[in-house]
Amino acid sequence: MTDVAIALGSNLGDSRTILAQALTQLHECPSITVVRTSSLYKTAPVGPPQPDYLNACAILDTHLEPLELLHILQRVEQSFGRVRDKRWGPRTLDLDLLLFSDRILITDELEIPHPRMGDRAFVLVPLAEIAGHWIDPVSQRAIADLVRHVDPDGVRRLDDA
Ligand code: A4P
Ligand code: MG
Repeated sequence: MTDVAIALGSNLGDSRTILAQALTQLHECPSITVVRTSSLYKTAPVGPPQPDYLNACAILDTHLEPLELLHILQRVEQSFGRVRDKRWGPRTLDLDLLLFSDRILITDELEIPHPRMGDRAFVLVPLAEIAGHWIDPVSQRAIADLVRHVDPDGVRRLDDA
């Protein structure tokens, strides 16, 4: 089994329900176990003006190869009516593959670790909650260390929001 970290985001529709149902769908896949999930965070949008997001991260265990897992994540996105139009635009559900054990992979279709992960508080804050000791294989730094270098303003744990 391989440990994988994913990010979940939604800013259209009933985001709280969408994120919960997305995790249920993933857990119901025979090849995937959802091992841990972070709290939900309400986050200010990065990119063009749009509604706030709900973001979270999860750790999965899987036998799948990275591309097979990406395709399952994309199927789950589509089941929530995700339409890909504007880059960084609003979406019912975005599932990004962040880390796949300690693997580094760069192809046209998939880049692991996720290339923008290290700049984004809306990813690193929830990820640090559940995977602070995980070492990013590119920077060789722990997530708990990377999160100290991003501005956490605009990322509020939902219970505190
Ligand atoms: N792709 C390559 N690597 C990966 C990976 N590690 N995980 C490819 C997932 N996909 C990966 O993604 C475009 C293509 O990236 C895919 O076809 C896949 O082959 P997409 O999900 O169709 O498009 P996108 O999400 O609009 O683009 P992108 O660049 O992935 O956007 P981001 O970086 O995900 O940013 N603000 C807040 N507060 N919270 C958010 O969650 N999200 C975004 C989207 C912008 N602003 C945000 C948030
Ligand atoms: Mg995406």
